[in-house]
Amino acid sequence: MRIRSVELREIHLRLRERFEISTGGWDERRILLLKLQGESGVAWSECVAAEAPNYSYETPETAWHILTEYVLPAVVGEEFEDPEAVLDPVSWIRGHPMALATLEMGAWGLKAAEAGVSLASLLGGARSAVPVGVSVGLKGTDDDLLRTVEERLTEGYKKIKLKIKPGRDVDMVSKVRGAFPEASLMADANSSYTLDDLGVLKELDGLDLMMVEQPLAYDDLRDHALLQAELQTPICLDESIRGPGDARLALELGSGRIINIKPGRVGGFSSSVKIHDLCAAAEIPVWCGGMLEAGVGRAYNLALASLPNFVLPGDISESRRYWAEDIVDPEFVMEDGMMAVPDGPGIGVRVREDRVEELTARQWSKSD
Ligand code: OSB
Ligand code: MG
Repeated sequence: MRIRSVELREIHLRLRERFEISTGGWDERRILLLKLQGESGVAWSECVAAEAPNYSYETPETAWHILTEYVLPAVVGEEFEDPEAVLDPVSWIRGHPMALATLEMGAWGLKAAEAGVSLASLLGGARSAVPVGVSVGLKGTDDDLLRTVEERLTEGYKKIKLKIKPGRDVDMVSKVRGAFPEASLMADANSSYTLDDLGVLKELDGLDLMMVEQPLAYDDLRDHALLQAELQTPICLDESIRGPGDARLALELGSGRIINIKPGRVGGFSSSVKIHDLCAAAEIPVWCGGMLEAGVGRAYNLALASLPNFVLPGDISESRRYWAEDIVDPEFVMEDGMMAVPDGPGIGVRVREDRVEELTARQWSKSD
């Protein structure tokens, strides 16, 4: 495959409702979209960097800088054996996985488009639909949270993830558990506790949660291992798994029993598949996380989630849970808690280029 030209855009897209986690919140997304033009096909991809460095150090600003200054100029006009090789010219770059993943995933999308096959089948996906869940942000009041959870359960989501933080944890989660005794519930702390909070974390342990996600520091594996030994509830690692190396170490240390794979966080699909395979061999289930993606990113997440060891429902919700109007056609919908994996060629959904044009705040391009 050869990349003839690249186009990077930043679009601004308002969330239907504010989304809040322990380290900050979102009312609007600033999303970078990349369009790769190959010899015989086109592919769009999406950068998942958050607006502020409250999830990782990357932001749309750092990703724009890394992509336009270093990554994209190094690949325009070049020929690549396979999608994995597209990052070879920039293997000297340290960090910045979300910026790099934007190109790497786009290369997978382009290969699928040019071969006339679906991204899921190119990856080795095993299912035509996957179970999905929803991540519910912190709310101002418990009543508001209970209302939202009820609505999401009625819609059919197979897993409800509650965002927690110190002071909004045991009482709040107990109320939700009390109101919905049978619901598949989990909690995500986004690194807001330390081992000094063992008492609180042990109380959460009694609430029949499927898992507790990333309770401790974003760069820690050791304390998570100590904590896991104290809890019945499986720990799910998110922030602290930056690639296959971290996954291997986490499995060795026993830092958790479940891994949330977000392809942007780990530098792309090649790395995601390696983590998937490592976990499958160790009988550690994985699921696909989300970063409040628009429709392009969601298409990639669904393709990844069709791999066999993605056995738990992902944070892959319907378009309307995020946006008044998505940027792809058709929008993503759910039926009985399942979402169909696009099976058309490439990413399997059409990018609404007219709408993207209207939403564009800045644009950069280069051709050979
Ligand atoms: O920790 O999983 C997280 C969104 C932004 C940053 C971090 C996280 C999240 C989510 C949202 O939980 C999942 C989604 O995209 O629906
Ligand atoms: Mg998380």
